[in-house]
Amino acid sequence: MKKNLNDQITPECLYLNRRQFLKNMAIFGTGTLLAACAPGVSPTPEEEKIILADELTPYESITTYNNFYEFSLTKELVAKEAKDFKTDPWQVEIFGLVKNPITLQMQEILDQFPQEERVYRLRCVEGWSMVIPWVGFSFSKILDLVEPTEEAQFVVFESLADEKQMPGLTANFPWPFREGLRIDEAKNELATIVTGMYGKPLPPQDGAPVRLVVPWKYGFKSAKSIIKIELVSERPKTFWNSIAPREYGFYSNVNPDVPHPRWFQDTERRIGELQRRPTLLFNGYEEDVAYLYEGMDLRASF
Ligand SMILES: Nc1nc2c(c(=O)[nH]1)N[C@H]1C(S)=C(S)[C@@H](COP(=O)(O)O)O[C@H]1N2
Ligand SMILES: [Mo]
Repeated sequence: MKKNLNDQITPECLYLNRRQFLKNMAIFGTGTLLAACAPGVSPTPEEEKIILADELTPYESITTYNNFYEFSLTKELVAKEAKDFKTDPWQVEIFGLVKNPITLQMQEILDQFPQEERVYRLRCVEGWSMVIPWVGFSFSKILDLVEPTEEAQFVVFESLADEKQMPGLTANFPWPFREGLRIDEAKNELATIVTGMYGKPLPPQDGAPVRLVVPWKYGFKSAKSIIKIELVSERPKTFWNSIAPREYGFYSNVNPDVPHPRWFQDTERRIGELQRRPTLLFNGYEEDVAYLYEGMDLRASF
């Protein structure tokens, strides 16, 4: 598996003490951290406190603390409720404003697109975050295959809604779970189709067998257990935006300057850490995605 080295650490030069440094070397491989830091920078003890390293969140935490409302509204119960989720056979239909609509079997998704490891931060709008080593590939590879027409302006991702398997569907929400991206956002290399985690197939609670991951947006944009992908011309109705439009914008880019009525957005609790850490604009992926929002008022279009 190819490692996507650029995205594994925060953009600013990280200061790591020797122990952390060696620990991170094991995760990220040699060269990465050195390349990210200007030569000769010797951080002061003060910087040591404020610049924090991103360490991988343990597999155990990623698989026992989940938001997946189709199974349960209680994060700690999702894994149990999803234990017997049937993900084979599975197919994903890609249709709408495309030249080549196609239905891909899960095995074809695994065979036709080279899978690589991608370590990204995941920031939930509720104010917690993780660092997750996903396995997957850029969604743009699927767009290349289906060739959107010129009218295609947005992409809609739809999750499975199967009452027989998903007890959470009895909750009164506008099922199925649907999320959307503008087409240029969807083409960004960081918009990832995920099939695995920690080098293994995705467990049900994390969105098996195939999900989206949009690391610069709040976690709810990253739809799990996807069965349909539709290219459309108009901005689609999306799950959380239609439930509470004042709380959840269509864009939902991670932004410490746009407050939420119920949660702090300028800091976050990294699962496994005691102190809160600052939340970064676009979740730290500003260099990769800021061009998408040039000239936009990010407070108005939140
Ligand atoms: N279909 C579906 N996708 C979903 C959700 C959901 O409830 N249903 N929750 C979202 C939210 S709020 C978050 S934070 C992430 C959590 O992903 P994880 O459990 O793999 O960490 O999944 C997102 N995708
Ligand atoms: Mo979330």
